Amino acid sequence: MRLAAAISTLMFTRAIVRPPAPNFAEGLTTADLGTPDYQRALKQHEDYCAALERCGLTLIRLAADSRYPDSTFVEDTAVLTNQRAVLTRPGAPSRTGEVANIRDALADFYPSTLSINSPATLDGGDVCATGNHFFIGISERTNEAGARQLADLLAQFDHTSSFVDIRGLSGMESVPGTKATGLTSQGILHLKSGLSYLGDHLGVIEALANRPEFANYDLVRVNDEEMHAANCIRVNDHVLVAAGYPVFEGELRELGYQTIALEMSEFQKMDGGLSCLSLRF
Ligand code: CIR
Repeated sequence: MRLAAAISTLMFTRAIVRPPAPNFAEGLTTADLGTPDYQRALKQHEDYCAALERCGLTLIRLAADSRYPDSTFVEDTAVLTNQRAVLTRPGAPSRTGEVANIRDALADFYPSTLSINSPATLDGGDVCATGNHFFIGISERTNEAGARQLADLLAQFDHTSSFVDIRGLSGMESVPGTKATGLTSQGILHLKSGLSYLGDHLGVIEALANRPEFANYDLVRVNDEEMHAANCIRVNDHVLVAAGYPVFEGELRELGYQTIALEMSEFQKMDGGLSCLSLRF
C-alpha cells in the first residue's frame, strides 16, 4: 500500500516554529504582491501552528526575533534527518545570523550538529528529502560548494543525494502578476518553491516536470496559474496546502491525500511558503 509506505517515511513528532517579528516586512522579497499585514501574518502563522498540532506534532515555539526580519522562515537554517542536524549557511548575508539561535534550539534534541562552512552557502529551502534520497537545489542562495558539502555529510549517514540546478529556470514567462511564491522573473527562489515530496508522489511545477532527475517518481503537475501550490508539506497523514489552489488540492484528494488548506498570503508577499515556516523532525 503506497500511502502506508509513504507515512512510514514522513512521520514527524516535532516542529520548530518562530512567529514573524513586527519588522517582518523589512525582510527580503522579490514578490510584487504588496506589503504584508503584520496582524494577518500572525494569524496565518497561528493557524499554521494549529494545523501542525492537528497533524500530531509537538511544537517548539521560538520567540520572534526582530534582529532578523526573515527569521520566521526557520526552514532555511537547518537540514534535519532522523539521525543528524546540519546547520546551514544561508546564502543571503542578512540571514546568516539566524543560525546560532536555531543551533541552541536543536541542542535539546540532537546531541551534536554538523555545519555547512564557508565558502559554501546553503538554504534549507533548497533541500528536498525523499526518503533516503535528497534532492539539493543549486540556486541563487545555495552554491555548488554548499550542495557538495551537504551531500558529503549526508553520505556519512548513508543518504544519497543529487543536485538540481534551478538557476535561470526557463519556462516561467507567466510568473509576473501570478500569485506565485518564491517565483522570481528569473525562476524559483528555492528548489522547494517548485517541488514537494508527498511520500509517493512529487508535486512539481511544469518547469520542473520534465527534468530527468524526477523520471522515477509519479508526478502531480502544478499548472502555471497555481504554481505557488507546489510548496506544500506532507506531515504524517495530512498534506498542508496553500488555500486558493483548487485544481492541485483536488488532485491530491483524488489521489487519497487528506489536505488542510491554509491562507498564506502574507508570507507569499515575502517569498515564503508552507515549508519555510517550520523545521519538522
Ligand atoms: C528570503 O528571501 O530569504 C525570505 N524572504 C523567504 C524565504 C523563504 N524560504 C523558503 O522558501 N525556504
